[in-house]
Amino acid sequence: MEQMVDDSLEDAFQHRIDAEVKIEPRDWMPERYRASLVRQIAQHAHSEIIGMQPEGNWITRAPSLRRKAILLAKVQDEAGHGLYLYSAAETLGVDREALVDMLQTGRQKYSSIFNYPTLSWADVGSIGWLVDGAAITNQLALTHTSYGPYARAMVKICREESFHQRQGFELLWHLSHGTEAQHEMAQESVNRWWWPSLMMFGPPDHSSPNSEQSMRWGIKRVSNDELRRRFVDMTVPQARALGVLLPDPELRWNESTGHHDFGPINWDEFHRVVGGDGPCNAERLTRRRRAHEEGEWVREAARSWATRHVPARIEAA
Ligand code: BYC
Repeated sequence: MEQMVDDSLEDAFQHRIDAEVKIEPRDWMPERYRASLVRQIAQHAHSEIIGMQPEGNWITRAPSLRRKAILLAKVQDEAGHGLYLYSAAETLGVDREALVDMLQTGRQKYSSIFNYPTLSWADVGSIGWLVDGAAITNQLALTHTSYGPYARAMVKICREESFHQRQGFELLWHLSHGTEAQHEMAQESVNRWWWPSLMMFGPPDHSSPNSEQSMRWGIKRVSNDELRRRFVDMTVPQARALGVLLPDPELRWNESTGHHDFGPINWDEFHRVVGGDGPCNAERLTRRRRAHEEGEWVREAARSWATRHVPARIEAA
């Protein structure tokens, strides 16, 4: 009997998804839909927060006050994105502290891209241009995801990411059109970030375990390979405008498909980095744990303020 009720609820749920009706926090949803969303949104939130580290590394060494102000604002935006996303995850009944603990104990992932080091100032440009460019390509599709709070968070995030991408492009353009040494710095940085950026979209469709179900539930709207293809098609003409080369001898326009062909991605490297063995995995987590411990007094103060003031405000309202 219970099974029949669940089946009919699940049918009604799937009808709503197929009819493009957004699912909201108080709506009935299959437990696996909820768990899959928590997994993806938490991973996304963790990526925003860990993603502050590689760029934050250059705040004290930005070459001018203007560049420093821009970079500070960008890194602060990433913290804001993390907050929207943790809030979206909380609407699914999970506790933010529990999610942070999952990140810090390595039980939840964050994007592979943030396990690579930022070795030169040009890396700030490459992250903006390539990493934020890849993020927007994915996140534009996610503005149509089936879960309302996630879709709405994505709209604001995409607007800000679009500004981030342009600042990265502008930074690299100036380097690329500067002195010979600056041009070389831009090219060397693009050489290092290109392939990891392509890996951000996840494994190829045929070996992506979550894709099929996530597409059926409208969590994912576009497949990993299709997003990667869109990113390559968008980025090739931008590289030409920047005057940098993309480090792939097999990259060329294919008249018959109307898209660019590109060379093979090193999936062994991807799995190694996701599995914890990338160049900066240990450093990123150590730093995150330390920041969390050092921020305890702020959380404590916020909690005690809330205990004293929030109930009174709610009563007064
Ligand atoms: N890195 O079945 P699949 C940003 C995992 S931050 C690590 O295809 P799915 C920014 C995947 O989780 C942008 N792990 O998975 C911030 C799964 O493992 P589990 C971050 C990856 O979920 C600061 C397994 O591989 N954006 O914008 O269907 C500065 C199999 O994959 C990765 C998001 O997080 C990866 N790259 O699709 C600048 C977007 N790829 O969980 C910029 C939201 C795959 O089963 N997330 N895995 O143990 C998504 O759209 C999807 O989760 C993915 C993967 C497309 C990433």
